[in-house]
Amino acid sequence: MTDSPDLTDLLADAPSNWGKWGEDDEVGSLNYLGPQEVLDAARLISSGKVFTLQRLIGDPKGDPVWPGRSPAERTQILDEASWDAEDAPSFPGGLHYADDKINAFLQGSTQYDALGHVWYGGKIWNGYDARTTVGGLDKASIEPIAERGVVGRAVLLDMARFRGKPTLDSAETFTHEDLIACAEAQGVELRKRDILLIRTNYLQLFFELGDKFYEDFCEPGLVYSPELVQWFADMEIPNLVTDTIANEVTFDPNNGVALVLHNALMRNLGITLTEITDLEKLAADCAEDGVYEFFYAAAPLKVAQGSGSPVNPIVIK
Ligand code: UVW
Repeated sequence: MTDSPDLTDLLADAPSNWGKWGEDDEVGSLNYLGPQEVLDAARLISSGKVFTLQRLIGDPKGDPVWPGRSPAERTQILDEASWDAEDAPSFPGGLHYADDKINAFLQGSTQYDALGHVWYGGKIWNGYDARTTVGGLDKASIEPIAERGVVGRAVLLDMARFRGKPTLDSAETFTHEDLIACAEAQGVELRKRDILLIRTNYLQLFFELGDKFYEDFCEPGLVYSPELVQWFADMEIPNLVTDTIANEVTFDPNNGVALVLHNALMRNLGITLTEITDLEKLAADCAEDGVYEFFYAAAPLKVAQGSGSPVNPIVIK
């Protein structure tokens, strides 16, 4: 949209955590998750139920990805047929094995974004020059997040159930006040430093609609307002996890700008974003037992200079 405001103007007065954890910081609001938060989260484990939140890479039904990205391609390199060939490798004892490889966008499946993944105005998280991204992220890559890991108390906010729908609609929005109302309806307290998991079940439409899913692409999600950004800052939210491709309404209905919250929350506040999770089994369980708070742990892969990485987060109730 040509008459949309520039992010530099739109977010001119927005809160920032740059410098808060030192001029060398690369993990941002994950600094809020220390040993106390880990211990508090561990105390929530009571039933021993385990949920993994990653979607399948190479799903036969297709992999939902951001427009312009392609799903991972897995190639079989060795299998039992390979060992029939004349020039097949030979190992003492008759060892055979299967090998394969993938060619994948690091943001093409359930993933953590590095804090340097998006920017505007020539600066990434903590004020690093955006030129540090050229040829690979020298600053705020996925490496320090992967090194640290993410562990804390998480709360599921089931916006689809709260709104009484199987999935949220394209371009449907919600605010921090809706998150608070959802938590109240679910009977769970939102606390400072919570990892927020938001369910829309929108990607169900990817599997139902096929290519039509990408027509007029605009995912549902949180919508920017100065008050929302201030709420995330005041709540010291370390990590926002959703089941959509990009964690927020794709184009802000109020100004047309793309991915405003990637910038207001991730670039400016250092909140890590986790995308394309599968929250269905967890959400069904929460609806059944009424427990919407739990222990959460995730560690993206240690990809040198990566701007993101696949991940399989684990929830334990
Ligand atoms: C973009 O930043 C474009 O997408 P995502 O955060 O979903 O990887």
